[in-house]
Amino acid sequence: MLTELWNDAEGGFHPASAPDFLPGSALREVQLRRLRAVVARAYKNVALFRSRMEERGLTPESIQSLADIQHLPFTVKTDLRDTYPFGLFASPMSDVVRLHASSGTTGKPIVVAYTREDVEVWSEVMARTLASCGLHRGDILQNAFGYGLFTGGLGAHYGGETLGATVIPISGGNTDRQIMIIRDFNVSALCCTPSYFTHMIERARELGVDLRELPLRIGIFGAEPWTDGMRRHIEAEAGIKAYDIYGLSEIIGPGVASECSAQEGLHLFEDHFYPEIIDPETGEALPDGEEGELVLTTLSKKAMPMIRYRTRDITSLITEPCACGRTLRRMRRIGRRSDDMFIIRGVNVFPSQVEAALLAVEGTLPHYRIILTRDQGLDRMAVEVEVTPEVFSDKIKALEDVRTRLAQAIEHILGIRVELRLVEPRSLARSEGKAKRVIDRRNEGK
Ligand code: DLL
Repeated sequence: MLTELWNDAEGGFHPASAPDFLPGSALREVQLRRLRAVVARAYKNVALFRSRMEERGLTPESIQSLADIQHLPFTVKTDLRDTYPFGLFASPMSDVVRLHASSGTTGKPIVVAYTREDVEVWSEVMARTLASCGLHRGDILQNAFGYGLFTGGLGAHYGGETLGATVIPISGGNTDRQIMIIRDFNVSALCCTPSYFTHMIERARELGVDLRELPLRIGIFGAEPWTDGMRRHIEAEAGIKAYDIYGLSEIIGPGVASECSAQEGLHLFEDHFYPEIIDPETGEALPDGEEGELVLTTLSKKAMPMIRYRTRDITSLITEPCACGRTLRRMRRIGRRSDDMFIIRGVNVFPSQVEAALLAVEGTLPHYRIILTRDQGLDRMAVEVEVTPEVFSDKIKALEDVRTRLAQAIEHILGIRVELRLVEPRSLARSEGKAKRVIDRRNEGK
């Protein structure tokens, strides 16, 4: 009944979003209560966590305030690999109703577990995510995140249903069918990775479908870094509002943080996921506003609590209140992962900086890759980027013009010159999920 009153087809307030607006003091009280419970649970059930607590002379009673979280040991990705597959579970298998896994970059996947309650919390935070991107009952959500061990598909699916939207579980891939369904089913909202959506835009155009003329109004994108330039491209080409959502398997999947109508940073659902920003070198906590590594503690997870998990994602917390009225803190968009960085001639480079440079140059397409090689001990970087058919067909003059402007844009952002290869439209591989932007050949032939 309440749901019907509040979550009408005009986009009224959804009751699931109520915690987004908790007064600060009430929020902190919830956080402390949940923090103490989750620490006690992990201490009792997870051997690795208990032994690290004991090494430091800590017990669950050591947590008397939120600030005491700083005494707790960190958890890192290798802890999940070292205890593969089930070593960090805090629930018996009989209470685990779902497993997901993330392939990671090397070796064994990491496995994550959910109890029925965990799935409910996940559905709730994903409903809050979709609501903050402007979805409501009556919306038709095409869910093009991959279904399977990846958390994107099922996470968005449960969230959409909890919100009361109509979910189309199409998963990733089969782009022509995606476009037919957007058009034929009057789809109003779509979620996938931003790189896959750039491919849909391109294919729609080839098929003679103008996305701007369709009812599609909202895009919900995440699972990989993307820039404001990419957002502007997507919004202009598809005639939609494009929102950034963030999450990671180890913490829950998507549903950790989401943009709102203001599109100025992502609100962290901090009643379930407690954020800290640390100096990645020293592990020391950084004051609000400073850039560092995001560390998250799951406050309500049952099957696999994560205490002070080091995400390796680089961001900073925004302390000013948001125009949307949510009291949850926001973080800046994640353009950098500490393990994505490479060093070229002494300069630290992140792939997102290259994206920012090339999207600022007219005549390029948002399809690119970065190739790293090593030559006589020196790392080299080449950028391959597709140019528009007009530029490509004009050959010498237009190409040289784009090359000059692109070289300047990259030098301006990175401070170094790199090798540029302007390639034909459609010549680079398209992704249906997370794009692989960096091809690292530095250790080939060793
Ligand atoms: O990518 C969960 C997800 C699904 C998030 C759908 C959003 C939408 P993993 O496969 O475990 O989980 O990858 C998590 O992806 O640590 C970030 O480095 C990166 N990432 C996720 N969202 C964003 C984003 C899912 N909006 C890792 N911006 C994270 C930048 C993101 N990076």
